[in-house]
Amino acid sequence: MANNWEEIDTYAKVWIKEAGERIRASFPKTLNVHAKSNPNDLVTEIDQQTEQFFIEKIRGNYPDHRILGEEGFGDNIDQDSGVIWIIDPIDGTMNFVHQQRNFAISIGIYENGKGKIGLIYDVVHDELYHVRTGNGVYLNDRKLPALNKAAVPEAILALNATWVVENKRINHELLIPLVQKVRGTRSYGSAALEMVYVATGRIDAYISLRLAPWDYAAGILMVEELGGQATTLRGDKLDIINGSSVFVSKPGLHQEIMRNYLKDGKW
Ligand code: 2AM
Ligand code: CA
Repeated sequence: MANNWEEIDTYAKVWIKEAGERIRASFPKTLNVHAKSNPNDLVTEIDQQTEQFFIEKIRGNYPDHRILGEEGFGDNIDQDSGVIWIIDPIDGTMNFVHQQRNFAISIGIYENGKGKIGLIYDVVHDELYHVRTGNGVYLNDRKLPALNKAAVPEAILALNATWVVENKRINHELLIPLVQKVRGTRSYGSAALEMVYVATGRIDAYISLRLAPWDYAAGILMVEELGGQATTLRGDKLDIINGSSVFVSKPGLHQEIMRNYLKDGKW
């Protein structure tokens, strides 16, 4: 049976709002925080409960859809056939724990590897960013305009300071000239929000050397829908099953940075 995308879209919006309401209701409670792989990799019971909330809703309504979730309650997925919901229940968990702000729920829905719906919910500001590919990007009820071209000297670049000191993923010296030439740098600590900030034009580009599909599955659909570009730092297509580096940018700026600062990916 063909998928009813209108209906899936309606449900996804209702569920993400309800999940956000539950997260807001959790603020007065004491959090149980655990470190996952290392002391900076945090998870709370709210991350886990939120992912389980979505899984219950999706399984109840769409038993043939599959789920790729950060907290691991979904399916084991190694190929992109069928409908896949890619869920980060809380993107920016460190911010959630330390600040109770600057985090978002991120959901990308793909069919046979093609992006259909993206939702990023800034829970604290009650701002829902939404794309149905081919139908535009909305911030709540407001349609966002297409992105303008940008150039390096006028650009604000979001990136984490980790990548401009010695690290395992990139020769950090490669990024120093770029950091020196842009108008300014920012770091928000939530990849989903950083991509939404590119989509709204609040910043011009975002770089990370290590992200997982649930961090970018929704955001890249919004940036691309508005004429921006999203690739790995080497310029390759992003994979929704395996994570990678990510370079998201306004039109024009992507080519300029690839060519003049990232040596067209040949580093
Ligand atoms: P998270 O909060 O969902 O873990 C912080 O700069 C951004 O990078 C956040 O979006 C964070 O997502 C993500 N991030 C942090 N550690 C990561 C890891 N080990 N792999 C992939 N993404 C990570
Ligand atoms: Ca997360």
